[in-house]
Amino acid sequence: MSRFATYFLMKEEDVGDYTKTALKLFEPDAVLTVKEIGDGNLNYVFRVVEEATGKSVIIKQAGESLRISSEMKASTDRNRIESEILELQNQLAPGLVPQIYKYDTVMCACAMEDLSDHEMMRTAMLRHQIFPHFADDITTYMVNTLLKTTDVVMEHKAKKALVKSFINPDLCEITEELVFTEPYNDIYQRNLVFAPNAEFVRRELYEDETLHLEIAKIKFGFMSNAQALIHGDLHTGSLFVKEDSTRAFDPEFAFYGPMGYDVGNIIANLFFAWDNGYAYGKTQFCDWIITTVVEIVDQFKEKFLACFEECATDVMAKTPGFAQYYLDTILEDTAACTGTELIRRTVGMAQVKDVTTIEDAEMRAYVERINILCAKELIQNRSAYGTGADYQAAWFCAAEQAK
Ligand code: SR1
Ligand code: MG
Repeated sequence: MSRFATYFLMKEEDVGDYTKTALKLFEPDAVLTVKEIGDGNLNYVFRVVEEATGKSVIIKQAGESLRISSEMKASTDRNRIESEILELQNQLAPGLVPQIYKYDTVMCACAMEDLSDHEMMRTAMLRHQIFPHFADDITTYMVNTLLKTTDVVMEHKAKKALVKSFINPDLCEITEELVFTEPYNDIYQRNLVFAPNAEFVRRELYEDETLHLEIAKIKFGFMSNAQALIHGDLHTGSLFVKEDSTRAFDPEFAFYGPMGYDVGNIIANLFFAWDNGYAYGKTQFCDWIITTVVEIVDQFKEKFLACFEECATDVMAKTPGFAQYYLDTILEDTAACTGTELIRRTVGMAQVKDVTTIEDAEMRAYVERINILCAKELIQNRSAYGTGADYQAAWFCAAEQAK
């Protein structure tokens, strides 16, 4: 019996044999080199290369406990969810996700396209690199993967079958806690608050009950609105980029939830890149970030309405006025979820290098206050955020207030 017939967590020395004998992606006599390259919070990622031919593949395996903390567990079924979603998204948004070659529900591992000619977007953001096509690519990805998995477009029983197949309780629980609960009360005492802002965080987040009520509403919207098959963790560490290409990967947090969660995550993570650019005096880069945020909101709206017009199948959804109404609810969720992501990455346990690597403590404290003040405005007045220009104005207003 193959030693890969029962699950175990692989090490570099296991993965070559696994790729050849279990997945049959190389000839049995192929000479392979394997390197573990993962730097995410959850999984193990191996790059497998056959030097003789230059052929390479990525093997990603889910462990039973998470990399970020051995005490945190999450179902290894997340690897199946990720693989199946990438296959589906490859049809909905071709060229904007990595290709899945095979996945294995025993070892909870998948083999996917090696995108080593791309770079993780967060790493590129830390070098203040500009990607002129990004707004166009990411809005095409979001409109196609989101709107086309809703009841507006899909046959309703087929959509419900996807809801069932992509039920993702463990990973959703992580989001419900880390994004929608702990940043406001630190109930598990695992928040990471930057010491110079401790008093500010206590006042603005822990003691603001008006804010808590709005977060409770947004949390229950996230848990109850099975609107679209969302990526669920669409930050710049879930994107590979190069000059003329963008690929969204790592959709293991995917489930049927509100579309605005994905759009808001993208916007917030661009603001984190601005934080870093500002701290290091990169004016051109910061200008590009703001322009990109504006373009993302405005292009998302435009492409969404065009796609709705072209693809809607539900007879009542085609009622004049419904498309705009539906979009307005998504924009409201987008503002809310931009806010919740800004807050949770600033004070919660899963932070972002864009902010944590800022060496000047005063500068870091300042940009963290911008994140929190802008977030609160977006959350509390979320129905007023309908254009890219609205986000630009909110960001610079918070930058003034945070001084
Ligand atoms: C315990 S996992 C922490 C975070 O990493 C993932 O990328 C998600 O963003 C999650 O919230
Ligand atoms: Mg991830």
